Amino acid sequence: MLRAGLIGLPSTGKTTLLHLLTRGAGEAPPTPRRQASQVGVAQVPDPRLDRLTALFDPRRRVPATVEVSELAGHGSAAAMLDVTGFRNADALLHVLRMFSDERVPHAAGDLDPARDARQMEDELILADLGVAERRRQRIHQDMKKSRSRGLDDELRVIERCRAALEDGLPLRALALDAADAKRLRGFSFLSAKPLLIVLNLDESDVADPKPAIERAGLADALSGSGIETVPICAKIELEIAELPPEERAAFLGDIGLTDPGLDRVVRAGYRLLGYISFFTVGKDECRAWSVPRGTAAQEAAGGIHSDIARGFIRAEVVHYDALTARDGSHAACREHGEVRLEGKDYEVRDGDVINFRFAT
Ligand SMILES: Nc1nc2c(ncn2[C@@H]2O[C@H](COP(=O)(O)OP(=O)(O)O)[C@@H](O)[C@H]2O)c(=O)[nH]1
Ligand SMILES: [Mg+2]
Repeated sequence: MLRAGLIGLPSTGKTTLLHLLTRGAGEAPPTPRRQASQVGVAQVPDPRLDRLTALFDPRRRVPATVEVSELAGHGSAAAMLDVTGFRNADALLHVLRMFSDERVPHAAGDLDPARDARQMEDELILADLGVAERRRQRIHQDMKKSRSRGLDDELRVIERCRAALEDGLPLRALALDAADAKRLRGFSFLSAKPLLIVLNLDESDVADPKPAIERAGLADALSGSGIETVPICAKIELEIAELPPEERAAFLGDIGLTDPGLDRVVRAGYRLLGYISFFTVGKDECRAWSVPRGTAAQEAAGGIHSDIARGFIRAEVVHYDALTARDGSHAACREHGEVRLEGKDYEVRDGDVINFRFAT
């Protein structure tokens, strides 16, 4: 399951967004008390799963999910490092206040999204500098005991990170090769995490946020590598999401939107992370799974169950488009040569419907 951490100043709309993303998803796992955060689970909307469910009529329909956490209180970057939901987050969602509402006092005094964006970036960078510094000291200590290639490599990456951070650069801006990126993952650097900037706008700006972005002088803050942006109007969209389903589209249309906030935020998040979805279907359940683009079949199988990866024989793959064009009939797809048998290195594609064959 993907994990996302909500960050931002108080009263920017984090809790409102959390509700917007997670309402209707059923019971969230109970929040451990010692973790000063609020957690919800968002279901990834995917019309393809709905169609497959209609075709296969399974006992269960299981969408992909995203765990969303919000820190209690001010939610400083230093506090984030103490909370697993943030340290292990796949992405951070920075809710940036762009709405004006006199009834909601602004935590920093006045409306200045560019300042708030920079301030959050600085906080992440500062927290990471602390992590890098501690890590560097540890490596030096370890090196006194014994030197190894691994330690040398680690020190080199850490020094590079430290230099970037000291220049005020977030680590997501570093173009690291795959091996170094992997070394970095173990450190849970906050500024290395992909960042989705959620622009919480007035309803008059949400359909076309460009003028508001320009007025705020925000364009630079939104253009860095590893950053995606999504415009929302959290308060009104939450009100709309609570209306009967058949009324929602019209109200969304009134503020110039065609898709619900959940869909837009999830799509932006998948774009940011380069995630794709594949499906498993059957009488028992129809289910959507999310994996990074480029994931091999055996690895994808491992996300379902380690036994399936271990005993992997073949992946029986048919694309969603082909399967639905034949009303869900694998037999008809087979007849037309649309079902392929793929090996463990096959790169899973978005929309693949996969039956993993494995030995137990
Ligand atoms: N006008 C307006 N108010 C909002 C919007 N989003 C949130 N709020 C209000 O701002 C206040 C703080 O929201 P909340 O989600 O609790 O912010 P948090 O402190 O970041 O978790 C609440 O009164 C919300 O109703 C918005 O898009 N427009
Ligand atoms: Mg809150």
